[in-house]
Amino acid sequence: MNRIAALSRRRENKRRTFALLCCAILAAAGWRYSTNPVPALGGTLDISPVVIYAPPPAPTVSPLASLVNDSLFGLSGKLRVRFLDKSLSSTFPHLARALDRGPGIYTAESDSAQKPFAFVSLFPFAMKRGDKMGRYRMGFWPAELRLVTSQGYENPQGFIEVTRENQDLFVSEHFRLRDFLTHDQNDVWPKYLVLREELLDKLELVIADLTVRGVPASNVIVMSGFRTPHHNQYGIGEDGGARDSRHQFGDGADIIIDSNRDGRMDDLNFDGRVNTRDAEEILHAVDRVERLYPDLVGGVGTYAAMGPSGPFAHIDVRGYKARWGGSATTKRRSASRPVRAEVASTQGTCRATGASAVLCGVRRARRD
Ligand SMILES: [Ca+2]
Ligand SMILES: [Ca+2]
Ligand SMILES: [Zn+2]
Repeated sequence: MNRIAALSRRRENKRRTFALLCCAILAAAGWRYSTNPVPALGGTLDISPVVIYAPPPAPTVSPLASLVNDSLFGLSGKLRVRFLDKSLSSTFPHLARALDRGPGIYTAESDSAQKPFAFVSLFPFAMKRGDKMGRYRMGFWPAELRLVTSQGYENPQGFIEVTRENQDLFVSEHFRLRDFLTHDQNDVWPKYLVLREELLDKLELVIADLTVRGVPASNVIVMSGFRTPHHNQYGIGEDGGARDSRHQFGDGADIIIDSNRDGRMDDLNFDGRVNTRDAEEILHAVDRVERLYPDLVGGVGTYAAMGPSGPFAHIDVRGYKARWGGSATTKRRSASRPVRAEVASTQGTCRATGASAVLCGVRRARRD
């Protein structure tokens, strides 16, 4: 008798548990379907109430966004950065001090309508210890080694710290931070970079000038942008440079235009060949840009091919006009009155050794 009673009690318990379970499932399903429409087809039934009732994430607007206006986009309208050699709070005193955490990159992305923009607070030059910034070997700038009187050859104000993570930052419409890095010390991060906004502005204006003339110029490859004095001294081939090279000051770049993306300079003058005449198309574009924007005056050099990328052009914003170059006609024109700084760069005690010693020779030295 007891066994029968116990058996029916157990059955009763099981039934009750089953009923409770059914109620719970029905309640959950009912609640779920009353708060959220059923997806028509496919999809997963996510019944996490946390997700359903989460308020939409508030749009994150950087407090820096309010500082970005048209004047910051440069003469080309295409700059995406401003480099600041003082702290952000001293440049923009009304900015919250909390935001100014010292040297670094402060992005000012506001919304989809406005273009992304960044303020880059530079690491002061004084932070360099010996020939290094951190683990990155930079060498010594001319003014660290000897008295430099020429304008524009003083030590740079400071450095941009480039990490693996921030190297893709757009500095202007067509260029990223990494385009201007010295090609050396592959495994050393962060690296440090000197770069001037005026160079970016000039490169963008050259692209715009060629584009309106029907020359596809959107894909500019910077063969060599910034060169540390260390690399400038010992680099050879396309990457080596003159002792006082503008590349050390972040305002010079060797470029090819490769809009058909075959890794080689394009036929910019459409004559069916790729030679220094194509580099001269870049020179002509720079001439036109400098006439319109005298503040961006500087040097242009045209070079015959030294490697697989073909002929190339050097552009800088040294502050006065300088021209040198490949073809006989250009050479005759520029040889008449050499610019003082170029002469200085090929005389005196040459420091280059080994294969790069040829760079010190007056005849074969690069003057960029
Ligand atoms: Ca090409
Ligand atoms: Ca051509
Ligand atoms: Zn150059």
